[in-house]
Amino acid sequence: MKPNSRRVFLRNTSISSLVLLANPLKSCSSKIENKIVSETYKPLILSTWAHGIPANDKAWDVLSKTDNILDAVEQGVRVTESDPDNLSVGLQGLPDRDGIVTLDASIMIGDGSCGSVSFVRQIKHPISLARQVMEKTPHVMLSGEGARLFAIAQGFPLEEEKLSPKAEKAYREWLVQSAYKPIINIENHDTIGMIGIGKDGKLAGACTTSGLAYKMHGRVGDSPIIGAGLYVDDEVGAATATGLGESVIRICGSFLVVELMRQGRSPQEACEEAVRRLTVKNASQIADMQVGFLAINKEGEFGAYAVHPGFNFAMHHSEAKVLKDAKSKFSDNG
Ligand code: SD4
Repeated sequence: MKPNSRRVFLRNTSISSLVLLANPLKSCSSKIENKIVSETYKPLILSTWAHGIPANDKAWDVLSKTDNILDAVEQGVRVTESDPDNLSVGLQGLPDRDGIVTLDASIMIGDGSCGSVSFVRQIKHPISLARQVMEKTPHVMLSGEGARLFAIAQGFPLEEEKLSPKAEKAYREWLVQSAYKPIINIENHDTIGMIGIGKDGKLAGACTTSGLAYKMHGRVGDSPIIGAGLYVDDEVGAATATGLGESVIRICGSFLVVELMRQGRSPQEACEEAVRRLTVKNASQIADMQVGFLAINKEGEFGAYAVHPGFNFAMHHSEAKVLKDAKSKFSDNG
């Protein structure tokens, strides 16, 4: 990667008035009619949660070798799908209330191509299956048994249906009360959503999860729904979501973030407005649930925002790889 991708953008009234500066501080003070929008990076990879760090490492490595942002995000989130410690992604995730692990995943690139799988069993890398749906079928989404049969036809191995030791233990504990609380609060989530931009300005995203723990059998969340858990448009930017999927679906969350950016909001402003809208549409549940959004625009500017504190995201660019805490609408003490 070229090390000089860091820039500060100045926004006047339109994109055409953007100015890239080699010495941002000096130039900012001399351009008082402009305001600093943000640091921007190309390439840039963002992922939800701390497990995004190793996932981003892999994505960065792939991007460095191939310049292919689609390969990068697919390979990146496969790291999380294979992580035995993650209880919300991949076959080692927590099961539904019948003790069965079902997976949701989606993948998208900025020209509108996308694919997803939902309610799929026995597939170790649902993100790669989603990519096959995108590339090998005329469809966008395959579900359940149809997705599994398609996987077999594509040569995906079927894994044994057996809970991981950690998931088995947690499920047995849950069975004692069998309390059906479809809640994703601050402790109960780990889905990976990854969005990235290459140095060529091409965008891609991937999102993969075992979904809500102890959900009803057949429940599908936001992650495989294009526009809810993930949306990418090379003309504008990309967004992904984590948290209580039902609340994200209600506002077409990731699509909303991208559309707000299309109307001129920065990624940060777009994430904040989407959270505001989500809190209005899900007011009765809001105290007990968490959602976080991540966004990148086509300039390589980024944003993140959550309902409650506790949402963090991993960021990787040519100068640093860091875990950052997102700001939130409600503070620690409510
Ligand atoms: C879902 N959004 O299935 C996913 C879960 C999630 O962090 O993001 N957990 O609703």
